[in-house]
Amino acid sequence: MCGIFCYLNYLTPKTKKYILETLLNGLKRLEYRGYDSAGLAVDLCSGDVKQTVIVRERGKVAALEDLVRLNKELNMNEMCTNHCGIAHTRWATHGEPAPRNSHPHRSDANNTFVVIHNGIVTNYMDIKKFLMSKGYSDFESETDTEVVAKLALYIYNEQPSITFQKLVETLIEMVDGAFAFLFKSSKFPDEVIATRRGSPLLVAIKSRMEMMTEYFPILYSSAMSDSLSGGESSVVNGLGLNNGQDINAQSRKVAQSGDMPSGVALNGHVPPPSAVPSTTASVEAGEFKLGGMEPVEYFFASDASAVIEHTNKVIYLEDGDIAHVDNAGGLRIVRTKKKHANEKEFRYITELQLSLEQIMKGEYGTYMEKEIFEQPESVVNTMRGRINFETGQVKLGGLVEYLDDIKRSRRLIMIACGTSYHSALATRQILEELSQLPVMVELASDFLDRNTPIFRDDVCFFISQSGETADSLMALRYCKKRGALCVGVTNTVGSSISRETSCGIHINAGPEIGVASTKAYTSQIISLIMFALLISADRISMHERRKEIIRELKTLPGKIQKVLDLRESLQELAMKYYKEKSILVMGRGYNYATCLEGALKIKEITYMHSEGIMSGELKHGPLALVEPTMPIIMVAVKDSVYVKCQNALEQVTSRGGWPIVICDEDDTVLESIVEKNRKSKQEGAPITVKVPKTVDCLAGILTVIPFQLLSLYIAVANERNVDCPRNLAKSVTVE
Ligand code: G6Q
Ligand code: GLU
Repeated sequence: MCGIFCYLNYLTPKTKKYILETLLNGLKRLEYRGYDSAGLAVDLCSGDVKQTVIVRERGKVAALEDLVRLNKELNMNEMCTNHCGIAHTRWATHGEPAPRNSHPHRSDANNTFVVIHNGIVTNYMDIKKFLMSKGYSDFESETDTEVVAKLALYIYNEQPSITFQKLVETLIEMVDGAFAFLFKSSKFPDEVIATRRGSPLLVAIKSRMEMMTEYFPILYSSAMSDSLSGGESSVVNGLGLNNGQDINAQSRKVAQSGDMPSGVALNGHVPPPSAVPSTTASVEAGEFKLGGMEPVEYFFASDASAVIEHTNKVIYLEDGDIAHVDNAGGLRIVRTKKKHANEKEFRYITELQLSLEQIMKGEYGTYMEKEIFEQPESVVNTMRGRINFETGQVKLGGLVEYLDDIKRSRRLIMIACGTSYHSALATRQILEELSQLPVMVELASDFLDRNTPIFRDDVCFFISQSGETADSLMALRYCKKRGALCVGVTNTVGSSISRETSCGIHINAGPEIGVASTKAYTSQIISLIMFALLISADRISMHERRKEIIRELKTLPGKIQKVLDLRESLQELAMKYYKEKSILVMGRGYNYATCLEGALKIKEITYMHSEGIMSGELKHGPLALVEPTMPIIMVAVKDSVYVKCQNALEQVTSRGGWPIVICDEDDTVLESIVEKNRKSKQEGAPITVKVPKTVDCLAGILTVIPFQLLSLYIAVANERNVDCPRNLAKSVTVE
């Protein structure tokens, strides 16, 4: 959903061409998040007063690139020693995709304040009415974001002496909803302010100086009272909005006394001496900032894939953080108030392990294809360091402190959306069997609609590849508020779900760029199975069962590779089916989730209708759909429901169905049933896709791969945009 990118160079001369290419390339790295338009803002460096130029276009970043190239105001050879450029890909929520609604948005014709935004301002109409009553009526768009740009100008005009930081502090106190904002202003040249509430945002640092710290102290600024003298208080009151909460007395004391010596006690947390940044940090009276008066480059982005080629030093901002780069190239992170007394008063400077090639497609045509074929490796990464295949010991570091609480819980509730929901469905049976606890599996949106009762002795799992899905995040906050223990299962370090849960499992699948989730799905299944193995480690009765599963986990990478080696036959199958209108997918038991996931893959990247059907339900309606021309895929492996699957196959073929059968490689029974019930016009041998045999709870990892490949090849045959399917986004950060 939308992408934010900023490049600020300080005492680092760069041509305008370099700056624009950096901004556009940053947006390209974020394209996979899904968007409908793009824009950027840069300054003209030659004049005495820097003028900001905004370029915006509907459609792809390539269209924006063309527009930039044609823009006569921009001199590509112009050298800028200090400069701040911002860029944005939009996923429209207010106002149709169009240049006028694209970001950056401006406060007035002089581009005094310019802002880019990810999220939704829910009280923008109130603010808009207030601003119009004050004479700010030259709105150019239908967006909520433009209101924010004008609000910034209004606050400034009410008190021209206000600092940029205080202005933004005042502004966000008045804005309701979810946001990641980036502001630049001609009133504060070469500065940038970034802040977030509910949408991801990070800052990355590129500097010649060696970063001697892994902690970045947070500064708790003085409350609104310092800045809301006179005009601002009327602004806040005028909108009938909550005034800024008074800040924590302690941080006011610290701020006033300025006693922030090295080894500073941050609310009881004393980072080790090495943690307090070395010469690269200056601690002025009550202020703490990194750098200043030295060459440095900063990058702000929605996620790490946009910055990794520049630097691997990243700070993930948290809700309420205000990151400010001043006109001396110094970075400070400020919070207006504390969310809770013992919140940590620093941010980690994370050293990213991502490499550029990890986010590039490599020799594959699409990210999705790369990620499907990465699965033998990604499943190994998911298990790495967590399963001792000799001793059978399973270790999940992120759950250690909470394991006893989980064992004493009354039920497990798995909450997710889309493919992540299917991964929970795929593991419900083994979780029940090994944990001996009731397991509920919930779609986050429906769970919230029902106001589902949640209790303190519930354990709620939030499974999310991105860790930013709005429905799942809202469900997390709902459960947290009711005292349940919340566990995150995500693939994204620093994501909101990973930070807001009490503990969790990182699925370690590596970056998943393709919108259609593939390797994350199989890694989520493995992560949840590892949890099931962990929680049952002391159950003697489960000893043999656990051993069998662990033994099969060890052979899994090789078995996945064997299924991937079927790619040619699946390409042929895709050419047979790519013009069809619909495909029914049937299975049950552990493979019911496979059918739902397989159908979703087909829908989301081929745009062909597909439906996952519990084959036990055939007689209750879906059997009416069966006829010789209806494409059907049935999944059946030799597990506890195998005989029932044979019955389903009899029902389908006796009514003229001619299904493709996904089954164990040593299975001959199922194709004999298809052959036995062949009808006159059905030519050729029964079509089977045979996968290696494995333990029942892991079969879904092998049987889903033919669906991943089939949907990929059908989509390619239909010339679909495999990595960015229409109407979809990689991370659905709005409800
Ligand atoms: C599936 C899609 C989509 C996704 C959900 C949940 O291929 O990517 O269904 O699984 O939107 O996303 P998260 O796992 O990031 O919460
Ligand atoms: N709500 C803003 C708009 O519609 C931002 C949407 C986004 O996250 O891109 O422009």
